[in-house]
Amino acid sequence: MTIIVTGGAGFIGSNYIFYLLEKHPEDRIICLDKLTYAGNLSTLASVMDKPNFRFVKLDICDREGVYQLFEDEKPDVVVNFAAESHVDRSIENPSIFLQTNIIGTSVLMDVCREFGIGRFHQVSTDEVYGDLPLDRPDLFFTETTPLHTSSPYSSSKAGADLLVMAYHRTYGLPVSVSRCSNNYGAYQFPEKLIPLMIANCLADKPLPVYGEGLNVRDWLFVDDHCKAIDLVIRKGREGEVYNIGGHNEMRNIDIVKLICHELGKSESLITHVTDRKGHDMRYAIDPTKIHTELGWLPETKFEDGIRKTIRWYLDNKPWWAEIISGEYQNYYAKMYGDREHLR
Ligand code: NAD
Ligand code: TDX
Repeated sequence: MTIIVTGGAGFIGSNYIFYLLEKHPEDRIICLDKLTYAGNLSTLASVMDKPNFRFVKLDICDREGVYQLFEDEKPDVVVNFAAESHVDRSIENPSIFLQTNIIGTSVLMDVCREFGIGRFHQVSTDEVYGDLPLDRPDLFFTETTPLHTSSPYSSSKAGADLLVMAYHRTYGLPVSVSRCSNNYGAYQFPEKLIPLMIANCLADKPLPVYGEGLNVRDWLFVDDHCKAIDLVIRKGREGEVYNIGGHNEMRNIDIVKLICHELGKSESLITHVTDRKGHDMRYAIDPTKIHTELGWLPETKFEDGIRKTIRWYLDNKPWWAEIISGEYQNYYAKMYGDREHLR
């Protein structure tokens, strides 16, 4: 099979490419990525020379470019990871989120229709369901939970999901959608909670916890997400949504304390700062469907995954030190400079 992986120079997409090349060496993998601030070609250095791998720098919104690539490669499957993915950036500047996440997805699907495709898979998020209250631990997101978004980011992802399902119903495009909970692991951009806290901890910088830090996220090791997506594209039913999550709910403050503990740093680095606007309280996935239909279960326990992740950041400092020494400094000053220190 020839598989186009969009957004493959980012966090989850790159981990998925490594998984595919290892698990399915018979497949040809084309990575299509615009290389935004979040895409990093050095992440793919170890696979660049493989004969069954090709990297193409391209914007998914570039209709002619995408058309040409399909003409050259005749892909069997497209897995769409390409997106603007950071909630805080979407609050500052929604428009690029609508452009890439909605328009870009529609361009990919139009070209898939034109050439024919075995499967178009949309990598979506649990954030499309909105949030759950902290005092109802019995509630979980299922695939039939209504979409009810909070941020420009999650709204753009929900918009894309609706379009994907509409292309299935209207044009019969063979699609699938997966909605995963928060990922962690190697190569995550240090604007996201876990790598940001690791990098700050190692530099003895304040650890900016939004509000009280009581918000709950359902953390999944990135390799488990990659395995789940791969099962869905090969065995999942067309026109279906699959939720992905491993019942691993944790409060932000507990994650940050755990990182301090693992790195031998004092919790006095923790600084409570102004909360995120519209901050979702709790995400929690019910993964029954993907478990019963496809036999998927997460394999990495959080205590092992977080240690592996911290180890990776310790062993790969040049990768993230390079990122945080550049434009990231301006980003950090803008995002965190104005936040009031609550305590
Ligand atoms: P990321 O920000 O690390 O990577 C995104 C990649 O997409 C980058 O390589 C970037 O260069 C590329 N890209 C952005 N705009 C593009 C465009 N217009 N054309 C081509 N490439 C473009 O994101 P991530 O955390 O790896 O997330 C990947 C996908 O998974 C996203 O669709 C996201 O919504 C979804 N998701 C993420 C999580 C999570 O916890 N990180 C959880 C659930 C779902
Ligand atoms: O500095 C911080 N301080 C803080 O308290 C940052 C960056 C985050 N937080 C909080 C906000 C959230 O409650 O930590 C939690 C996790 O934040 P993020 O890492 O920004 O992730 P989240 O907003 O939950 O979204 C992530 O999961 C779903 C991904 O970024 C999305 O792409 C994915 O769809």
